[in-house]
Amino acid sequence: MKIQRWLRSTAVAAGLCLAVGLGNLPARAAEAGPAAGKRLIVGFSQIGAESAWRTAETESIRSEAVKRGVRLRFTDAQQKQENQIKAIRTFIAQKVSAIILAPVVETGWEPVLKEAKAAQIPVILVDRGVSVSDDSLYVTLIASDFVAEGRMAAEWLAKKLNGKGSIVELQGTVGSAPAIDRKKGFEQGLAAAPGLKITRSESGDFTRAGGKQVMEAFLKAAKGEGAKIEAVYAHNDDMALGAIQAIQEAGLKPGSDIIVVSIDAVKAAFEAMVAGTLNCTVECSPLLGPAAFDAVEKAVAGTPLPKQTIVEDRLFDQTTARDAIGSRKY
Ligand code: GZL
Repeated sequence: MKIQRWLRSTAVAAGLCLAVGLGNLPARAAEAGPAAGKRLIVGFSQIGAESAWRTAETESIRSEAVKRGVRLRFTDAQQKQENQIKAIRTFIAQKVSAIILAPVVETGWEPVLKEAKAAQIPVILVDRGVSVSDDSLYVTLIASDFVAEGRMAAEWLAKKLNGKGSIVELQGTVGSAPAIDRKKGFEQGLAAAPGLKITRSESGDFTRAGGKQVMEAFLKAAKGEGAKIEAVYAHNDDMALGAIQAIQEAGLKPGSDIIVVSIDAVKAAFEAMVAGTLNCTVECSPLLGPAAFDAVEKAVAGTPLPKQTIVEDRLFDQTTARDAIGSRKY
């Protein structure tokens, strides 16, 4: 009888130690897959989930990591740079193979990028650039040409308005590369049409709610001054869709009383163009996963990469939206 009791108590004690032991293993070793030594571990610092475009970009990166058997450590910064910097420091401490960064704003990255370089961890920038004195702090930037996007939007609008009219502008996140460059490109495009004027310009932070709120204020101010708004230029579709709602709530017809032009070409923008409330959107592809992981694999292998890879963009309007909507991938 005593033997059985001893055996039982020993077995229980052994079981407990085993459980405690496993519980104490560092997260990485506990998660490590069968061929842990061989699998790439990549840290991805994503800005947030502020727009449909951003969600599509996250999906593209996540699904490509799965496809390539890469272990992805994903962080959402809720649009705060300090959270991205913290995430990068964590990735460095975890000794990841590479870091993918979508930088929320252009400045303030030198210190943490220097730490990544010192740790010999390659940093691949996707979708937005950074302003640094030493561009060896990142391996490559994979993004659209935002100045070209702004210029395309302006040239289309100049034709639509026959070169004359007042425009209000919904800017993206203050200090972000797309907001800075889409404004620059749009102003370059307007230079050819002196009859077109940007009468008001505020940031809606790339969100639908932000676009609606700013457009409501613009409409109220214009009404108070007895001024007309002929068009709204939004730095992304989500803000344009918010502005469309504000225009409708003000009893006006978006797409005809007020022309609406934006950038991104997400699915909801095509639906709005087919419905006649949005007039034009310039594509800015978020499907950056394949190019990002090609760059990661090359960087890890030490293969030289171009400093920038420009993603080609096209313009869509109500004459092309219906035919294109069925084949859109985001
Ligand atoms: C562009 C990207 C922008 C999109 C917005 O590369 O950074 O951020 O245009 C998104 O929709 O929020």
